[in-house]
Amino acid sequence: MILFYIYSLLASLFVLVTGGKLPEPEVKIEVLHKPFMCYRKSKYGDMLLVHHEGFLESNGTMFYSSREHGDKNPVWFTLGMQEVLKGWDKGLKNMCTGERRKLTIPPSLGYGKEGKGKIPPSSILIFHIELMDIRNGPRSHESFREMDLNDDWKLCREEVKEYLKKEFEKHGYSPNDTNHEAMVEDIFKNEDEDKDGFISAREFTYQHDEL
Ligand SMILES: *[C@@H]1O[C@H](CO)[C@@H](O)[C@H](O)[C@H]1NC(C)=O
Ligand SMILES: *[C@@H]1O[C@H](CO)[C@@H](O)[C@H](O)[C@H]1NC(C)=O
Ligand SMILES: [Ca+2]
Repeated sequence: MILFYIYSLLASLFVLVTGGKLPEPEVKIEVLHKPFMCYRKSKYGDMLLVHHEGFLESNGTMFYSSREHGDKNPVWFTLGMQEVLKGWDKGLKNMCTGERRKLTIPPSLGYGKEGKGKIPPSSILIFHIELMDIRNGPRSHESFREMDLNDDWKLCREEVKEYLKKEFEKHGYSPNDTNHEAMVEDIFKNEDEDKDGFISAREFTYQHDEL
């Protein structure tokens, strides 16, 4: 009887300690450089601009460098939206602009049992990542607040048009009204689900078919 009691106690302790399932694989995060000033930290939904080098943990071979390969520019991606390796989504939160991190990523959060291209099966990956810039993600609360000029928590056609104009000008395009009208109509067709002529905060932040 007492033995049974001890056994069940041990069993429940074991469940308690392990949470009843195998532990989630984790990304090891090492901060290589932290800037003195940090105005904003990365969070899910933000757009991040990064330079990165990827290495095989097994023998240290570098398999990719954004500074040396492709167009040699840093790359944009949205954090937490599975646009990148799971290990990046997990390992690049709460990061400051100018910060550099070393991530050690287990295969299950990298290229898995299969591997890919130059990455052999079941590879542990090491990334050196420098965060160059953070912007509001396209679906973020901040973007909505920025677009909602009169603070009534919904977007009318004029507000969306103003926003498009500003965005295009920021990227060096000349204002082209006909084009914006067409884009606004397109946006409302997709985003204004209940067709009341406004895009509500819920309609805006709700992810439609992208994922
Ligand atoms: C490192 O490992 C990869 C994959 O197994 C292999 O292709 C590469 O030649 C190795 N590099 C060195 C320097 O051993
Ligand atoms: C504006 O965009 C439309 C559609 O792309 C194009 O046909 C037109 O020439 C553009 N107008 C100006 C002034 O650039
Ligand atoms: Ca509004």
